[in-house]
Amino acid sequence: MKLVVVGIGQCGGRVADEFSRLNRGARAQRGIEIITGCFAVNTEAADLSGLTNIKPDYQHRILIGGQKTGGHGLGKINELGAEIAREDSDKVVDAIRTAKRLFETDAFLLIAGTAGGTGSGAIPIMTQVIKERYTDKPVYAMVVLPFAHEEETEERIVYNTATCLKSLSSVADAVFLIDNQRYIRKDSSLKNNLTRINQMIVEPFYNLLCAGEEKKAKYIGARMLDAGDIIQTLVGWTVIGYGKASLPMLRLPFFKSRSFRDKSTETHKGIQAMNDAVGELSIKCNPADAGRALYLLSAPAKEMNVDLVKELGDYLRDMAGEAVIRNGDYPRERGTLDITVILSELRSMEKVKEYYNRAANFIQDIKTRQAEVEDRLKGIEVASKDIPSLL
Ligand SMILES: Nc1nc2c(ncn2[C@@H]2O[C@H](COP(=O)(O)OP(=O)(O)OP(=O)(O)O)[C@@H](O)[C@H]2O)c(=O)[nH]1
Ligand SMILES: [Mg+2]
Repeated sequence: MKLVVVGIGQCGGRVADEFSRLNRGARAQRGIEIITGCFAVNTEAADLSGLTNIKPDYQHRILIGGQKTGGHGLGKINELGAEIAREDSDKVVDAIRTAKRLFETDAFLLIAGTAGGTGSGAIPIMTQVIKERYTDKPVYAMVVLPFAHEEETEERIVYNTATCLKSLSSVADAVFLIDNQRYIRKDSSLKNNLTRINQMIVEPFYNLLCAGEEKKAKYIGARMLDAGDIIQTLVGWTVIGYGKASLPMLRLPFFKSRSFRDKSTETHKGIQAMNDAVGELSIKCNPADAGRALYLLSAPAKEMNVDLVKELGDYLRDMAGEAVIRNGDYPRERGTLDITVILSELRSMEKVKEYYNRAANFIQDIKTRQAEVEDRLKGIEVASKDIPSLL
């Protein structure tokens, strides 16, 4: 599957930069392209210069809102981000048009953090504009939700997240939810290592995007998972997970025929990787709420047997009982077995509901506070009634 990737704001730009790195890897290691154009869009010039993989010209690192912000960001006001995106969306659309392989592109992926001003405000508008322009291609969004400690200190962050999610859900074909907090559950030092988190965010997409682009027969699975399968799976709220198990690299020649024990070890490792993938989804959710799902098994051809593929399918079916499940296998040479899982068309999403409720309370609080301020101001006005003015 080939994507045009557009990262907006600091977070969006950096994650897009990781996608660009992924494409370099695919080209160098596998001779295939998975990203046909990669762009970073920001109101802050310094963030754009800090990227490493996205081409450094102004057509790929796009500064918007120049006059309004002086190139210095929006200080978390996402209404401003939306306004600037409305005014400057042409810059982005023009840049996309120049992508060399736009005609081969299967879908768009727009990325942003929901907590800030630029990405959070601009991503729904840009999604809408791109959708109107390219009616034949799906437009997906990937949004990164804030760390818990950020939400505690600033109410505006919850408000930005809620308005961004609500707006996006009505325009994007699917919304990948990525919860920053999930990535530091096991290792809180990662909080200060956003690059590592960004690598973990994009990792599950590598084999997923590559599998359908392979041309060499030995890398084409018994059931190839291509762009069509992925597009059929992605609808509405979506989460992604990834699990990996290492396999012994070498088999000694005199053990050529494999025993049933080997086979059951492989199946065991496969289930373990699937367990990790579902246990480490990009946001907490209940797989039983998914209307659609897919999994891709990547492993050396010799390690993939019919039993393993079937067991993995049964395992996912047990968890996501109502989902239409698509699957594929991707023969690779290395000593690892990995699994990417996508759960989509999620009918319930606690975390999103929680943001909506908290933001609604916040709006109510603001209204109450405003009314109080107006009352006090009125008091001053009344007291000054008999004082002459010098103006
Ligand atoms: N995973 C990840 N999260 C990030 C990264 N950079 C920022 N964030 C998160 O994104 C949110 C802030 O959004 P930013 O992308 O910095 O904001 P922006 O879109 O540039 O908007 P303004 O600077 O306010 O105009 C916070 O929740 C951060 O924790 C990153 O590189 N990776
Ligand atoms: Mg910024």
